Amino acid sequence: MEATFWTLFPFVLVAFGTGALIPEPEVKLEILHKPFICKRKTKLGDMLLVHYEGYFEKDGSLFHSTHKYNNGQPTWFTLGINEVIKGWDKGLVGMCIGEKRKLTVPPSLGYGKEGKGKIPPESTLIFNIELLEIRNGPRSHESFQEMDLNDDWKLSREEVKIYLKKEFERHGALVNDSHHDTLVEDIFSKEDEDTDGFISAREFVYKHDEL
Ligand SMILES: [Ca+2]
Ligand SMILES: [Ca+2]
Repeated sequence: MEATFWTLFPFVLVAFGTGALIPEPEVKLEILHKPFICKRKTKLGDMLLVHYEGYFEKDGSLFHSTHKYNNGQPTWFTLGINEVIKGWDKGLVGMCIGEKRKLTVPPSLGYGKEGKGKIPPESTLIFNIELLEIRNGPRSHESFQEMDLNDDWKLSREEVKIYLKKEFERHGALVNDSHHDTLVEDIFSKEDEDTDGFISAREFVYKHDEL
């Protein structure tokens, strides 16, 4: 477990630590409900199933609700990879299943100066979010540990290849060896950013979309 902590630690610092020097707008977080039992808390890379309502802070009007508009269906997303607004990536870490949070998201962590769709420019948004389920994301540390067969906290080409083969077999697909090699090279060209021939835990989990 210590290895997990120390590997995660620099990553968490990068994601949240910049505020120490430069004051950045923050997400205001209120916990509306906390369940008694919490077996697992959300972390970056997890897949989360949530129900939510979104309101404009300005006049309190509703702009989205999974209960109302999404055929009443909750929605899945992956935490910490910029799939959702920054306010969610920052504000939904360490959450238990069944927990409800209220997030107040400033424009810079939401849809910014431009806005998007029915969100006008410079909107502060309020979300009531209920977490229904957590799954290991494709970018989770659990997935990484599963792939890292010799536990040296980096993935070799061989380890990635073995994992791909297993995944294809699991889905009943037969793929020839040279195709695996092509896939592995493609993955390494994207993920091995420092080109040391290994995908480190950090390279694996962290998406550098905004850097
Ligand atoms: Ca390894
Ligand atoms: Ca590397």
